Amino acid sequence: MVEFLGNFEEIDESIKTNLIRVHDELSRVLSLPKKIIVNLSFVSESEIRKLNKTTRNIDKVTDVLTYPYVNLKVGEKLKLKDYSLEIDPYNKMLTIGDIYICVNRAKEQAKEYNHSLNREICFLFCHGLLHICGYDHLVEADAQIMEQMQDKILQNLNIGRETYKCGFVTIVGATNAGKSTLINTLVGEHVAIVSPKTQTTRENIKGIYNDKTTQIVFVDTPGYHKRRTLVDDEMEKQIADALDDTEIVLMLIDANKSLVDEYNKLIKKISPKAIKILLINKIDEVKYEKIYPQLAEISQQAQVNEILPISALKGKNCDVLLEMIKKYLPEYTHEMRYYPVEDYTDKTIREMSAEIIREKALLCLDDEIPHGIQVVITAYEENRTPIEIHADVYCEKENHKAIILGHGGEMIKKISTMARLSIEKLVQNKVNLKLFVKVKPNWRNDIKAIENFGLKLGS
Ligand SMILES: Nc1nc2c(ncn2[C@@H]2O[C@H](COP(=O)(O)OP(=O)(O)OP(=O)(O)O)[C@@H](O)[C@H]2O)c(=O)[nH]1
Ligand SMILES: [Mg+2]
Repeated sequence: MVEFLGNFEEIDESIKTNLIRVHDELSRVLSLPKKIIVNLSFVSESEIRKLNKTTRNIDKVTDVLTYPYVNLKVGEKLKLKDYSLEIDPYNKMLTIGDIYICVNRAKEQAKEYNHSLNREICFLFCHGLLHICGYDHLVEADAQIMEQMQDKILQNLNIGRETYKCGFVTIVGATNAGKSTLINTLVGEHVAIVSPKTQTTRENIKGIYNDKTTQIVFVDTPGYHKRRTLVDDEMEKQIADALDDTEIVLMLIDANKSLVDEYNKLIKKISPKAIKILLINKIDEVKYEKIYPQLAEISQQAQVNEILPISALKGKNCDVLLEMIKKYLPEYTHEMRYYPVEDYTDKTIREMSAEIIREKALLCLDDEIPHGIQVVITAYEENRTPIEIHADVYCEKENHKAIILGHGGEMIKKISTMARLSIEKLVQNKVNLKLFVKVKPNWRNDIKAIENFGLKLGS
């Protein structure tokens, strides 16, 4: 049993309950006899300094001090009969040692390691009890054994060390496979624009998933497609950049396509070392009978860690995917985040507004025009209501400009209204949006123009 001594006003009942659980679990694991007592005292900094000075000749405040009354080696069973003279004749109990815990020190350490005082005190008590039972950490090999035992006991009681997962996950696939839809579903925000047209995403976009113990930085990349312009070349460089620096790769394949062919094209681009999760997307559109034989064929040859059918649009299996990703992410014993917990993207509101305008243009316009469209925000006054936003919408030909403007300016009005409503949702404020359509012939092969348009391609 645990005999609580000294001043423990600051120690609430739940901590005491856990300390008794630690004692009982440790006794079970080490097969200690039932009739033992351990004295536990909570002391101030000056008291523990004094104890250190008088008993160890060290002038220091430490977190825990232990004084064993028994002489045990690791693995040796404690037998009451070996200590018959020390057994209390009244209650027949053997006191095995004293443990002193410095509460203030425990508080500081709890803060430092970002866990509760409850968990820190249980850890110190478990550590002290193991010392009494012969465990030590003076040499590396012993320290490892002691640490393993500590982790085991605390984990059995669910008061183990909190672990944190954090890392980069890059989504790649052919254009239109649904990469941007997937990042939006996983992050729960509209970070990347989506359209039924190909080559919608031009630059890598980060979407950040956060929960209490995890941060996943998803990177949405431009889709693989035939290269025709300088912009296309630069888009492939962006994908390569993202792949260079990632823990996990999500390989996305549209279930409507030939899975084996798509897989073979994709796997060549990815380093053999990366963790790979193959995702068959849009399963809401395809019958399982159609994809099963192909999946069977792929799984025989696939050099991937996991295969999962999903629907990014409907969210099907996206929760399974998140858990799968967490399994493979690097683990930390301290809180680890690359971005502040409230961030969900690396893009500014201004950049997102430009993308929203492009998204609506892609949705409204015919296939031939979209790839040549670029949007540049020229004015963004956010300190007034409504927020004033001006943007130039560039295209490559005069006849495209006429189509974008539409009959009597109807098309640009439609794009502008749709974009305004989306931006208002994003900024949670009224917006006055003015769009100006301009022509810049062949800009996708003009490096200067690409730079002036603010595309961070190739950087
Ligand atoms: N039915 C269905 N449609 C989907 C699904 N995921 C994406 N889509 C649609 O597929 C189209 C392309 O989606 P995007 O997310 O823009 O595709 P992407 O891979 O980012 O395309 P790029 O940026 O051009 O490389 C859009 O019309 C989406 O609505 C899905 O799970 N089911
Ligand atoms: Mg995209």
